[in-house]
Amino acid sequence: MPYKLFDADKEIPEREKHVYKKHCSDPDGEMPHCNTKTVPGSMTERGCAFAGAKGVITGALKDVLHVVHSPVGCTTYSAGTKRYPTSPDLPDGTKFPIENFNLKYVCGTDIQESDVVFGGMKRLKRSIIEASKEFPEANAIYTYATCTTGLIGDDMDAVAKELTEELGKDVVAFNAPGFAGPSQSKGHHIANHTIFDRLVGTKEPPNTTPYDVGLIGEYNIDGDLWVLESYFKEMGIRILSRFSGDSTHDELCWMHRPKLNLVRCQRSATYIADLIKDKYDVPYIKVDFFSTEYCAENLRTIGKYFGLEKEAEKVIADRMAKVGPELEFYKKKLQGKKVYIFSGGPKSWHLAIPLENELGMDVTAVASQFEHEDGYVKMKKRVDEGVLIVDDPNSLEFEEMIEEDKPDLILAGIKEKYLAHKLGVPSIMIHSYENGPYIGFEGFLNLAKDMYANIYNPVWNLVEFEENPAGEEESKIESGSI
Ligand code: CFM
Repeated sequence: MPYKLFDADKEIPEREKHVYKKHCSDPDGEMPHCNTKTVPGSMTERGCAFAGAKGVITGALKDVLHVVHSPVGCTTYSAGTKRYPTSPDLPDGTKFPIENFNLKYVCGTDIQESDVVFGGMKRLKRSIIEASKEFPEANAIYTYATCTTGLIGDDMDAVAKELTEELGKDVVAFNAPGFAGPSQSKGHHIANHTIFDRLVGTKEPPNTTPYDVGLIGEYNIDGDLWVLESYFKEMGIRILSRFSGDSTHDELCWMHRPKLNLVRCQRSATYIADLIKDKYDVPYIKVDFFSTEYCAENLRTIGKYFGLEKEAEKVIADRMAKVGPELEFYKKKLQGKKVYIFSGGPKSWHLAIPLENELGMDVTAVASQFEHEDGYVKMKKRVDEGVLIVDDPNSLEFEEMIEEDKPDLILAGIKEKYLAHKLGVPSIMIHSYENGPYIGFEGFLNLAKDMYANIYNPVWNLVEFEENPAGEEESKIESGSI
């Protein structure tokens, strides 16, 4: 049922529709309003469509040069990426010569008022040529519309087409200006379609095997993709295409060749899996590798698909032997701790059941910056009765929730972290992680360790709350256990 919790919402009554409390009597389709533009006056934590395209999807590639067609600010603020580590290895066995290229460089056109008045295409062309000379090692150049250049209507596709011929390498235009949709989610969508339209099917891999998969929607945050890759390798499965963590331009071009696609982030990347299925008949399955139970279940499904059941069991047994006993310790420590999960969307439903069932925690609120209805259906299914589900939350609401409900821990992003700290509540980053990776068996143990270290950090004894003026609450890290 819609739930009115926030004083702040007296000022913005439309926000009520975005806050929902799960109740057993609710009809199935009832959920928070979502994927609509942010209510005016609400200080959203969302990103923009350009951030969704470059920051999430393409920024993870290791051998691509990015040229942002913007005033200098959009370029500056898209410099680097999230914690998207890359290895230098390229599919042909050579190494990319610049280490952490995706984290280090971004180019921009630095458009000026005269470009806005007379058009920015000449400057775009000049900038791409100059950037290409500066970084000849890049295997492709991706260029991005932003709000200003989207508004003046520069025909970026025409420039990209012309320069692809002139430079002899793919130049791809991503037309996802910030205003293209209500959140970064629209940028994911546009980037999926652009990559499919421009790249998929344009190159062939050096070879194929009957055990090739495409791993779609896995961006290698803090090494997540490498964890999954190690399981697949041990099972005898090869990742032929990665979309797009630690990936290369060429891998996107042969995304039509895996025998099976695995869709990890189902918000940002199901689009391309659907397009590939429809055009090239490559089936896909949606996978969930967060926590030991989901990871085991999904490795079994994949093993079964390829007739590698025994190999899957071996990986599961091996990893469980490694993490199981230690997890028991954290389970005892985390039992009953009240936790919020505030993510872009998917991580809020991925983690709800594992935190409850595998660690005995109590998830009392989940939130999403940009989920769509299908994501909220999963979220609603996976949380308990009475749990708050908040769409596109703002910091005033967040503050009120913390004050009212007093969670022990908040899994959120950098925007919420220090606000939580100021309110005396530990918070760890579930977007880019603290001491990740967080996926798979080892990852779930890392997450449990980080949650424990944060909840039991003695620093919280120094916070003086009204109910605890002397800061007497018992919280102590057991030495040697983290
Ligand atoms: Fe997919 Fe992601 Fe996420 Fe996402 Fe994101 Fe992210 Fe996220 Mo931050 S692609 S939707 S746009 S799983 S960056 S790696 S953590 S909000 S829940």
